Amino acid sequence: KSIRADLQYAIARGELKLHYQVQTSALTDEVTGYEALLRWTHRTRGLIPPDIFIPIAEESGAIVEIGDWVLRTACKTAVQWGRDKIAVNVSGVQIARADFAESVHSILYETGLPPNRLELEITETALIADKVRALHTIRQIHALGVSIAIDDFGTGYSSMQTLRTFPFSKIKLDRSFTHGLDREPAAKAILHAVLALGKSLGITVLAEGVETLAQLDILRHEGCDEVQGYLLGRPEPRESALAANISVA
Ligand code: G
Ligand code: G
Ligand code: MN
Ligand code: NA
Repeated sequence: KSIRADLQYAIARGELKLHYQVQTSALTDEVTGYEALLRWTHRTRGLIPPDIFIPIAEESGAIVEIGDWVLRTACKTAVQWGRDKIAVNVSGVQIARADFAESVHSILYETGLPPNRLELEITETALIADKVRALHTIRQIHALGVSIAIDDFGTGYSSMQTLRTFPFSKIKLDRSFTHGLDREPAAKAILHAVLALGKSLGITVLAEGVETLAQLDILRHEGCDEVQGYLLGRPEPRESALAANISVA
């Protein structure tokens, strides 16, 4: 299909762009980092959401070049900001490549971003295809000083085994749990359990998709570490995210 064909030229045509969404400390509102989120403006179709084109890019292999572009662009932006962590989503297809840790290393070197300011977000689903290799690669990346977050936590199928094996420093609790917080006792009970798990494993817990003050209140009350969502800030282009960053400095 033409989306698939056009994806290979999207970088060269300058159609890809990153937006950045703020992550904050739940208690103090302090900025802890920004998540880079990819946007593609197709010259005729307009904005195509990542939910649509990422799976196509994974299938065609274009995700490798796109993923490198995302990582390089996000790292460069973070260097210009001069502070805060940058979180970058990584596909299972990238992790499955034998040279992935090496590309992360070169991009850090090339952009000059200190490894401890980079965090890679990985979903459980991205880790299951070849667990042995994924673990090897993630250990190499972790050894560089880059931190690893488990994304959409709670929606995969072997969360506990994954937590036990991989060197995660952050759990990103899937937004479906956050959305249930003010209505469903089960969502709150799960939050409670995940926070206890995070605390005993020494892993930071971030709640995704925070949209209301009622949700934020519950998260604060339960002792959640970090929050992200429309209430705190929408994903936005670098210029506006930078302005927000300066205003809190
Ligand atoms: O917020 P948004 O609609 O942009 O994201 C939709 C989905 O696309 C999310 O699951 C998000 O993790 C994924 N996504 C966004 N940007 C990237 C990216 O740069 N790389 C990969 N692999 N996934 C991304
Ligand atoms: O899978 P991942 O967590 O990377 O997905 C990030 C996605 O969540 C992006 O598509 C982003 O636009 C979206 N997002 C960020 N904050 C909110 C929010 O508060 N509510 C909803 N519904 N989506 C959000
Ligand atoms: Mn993410
Ligand atoms: Na993601």
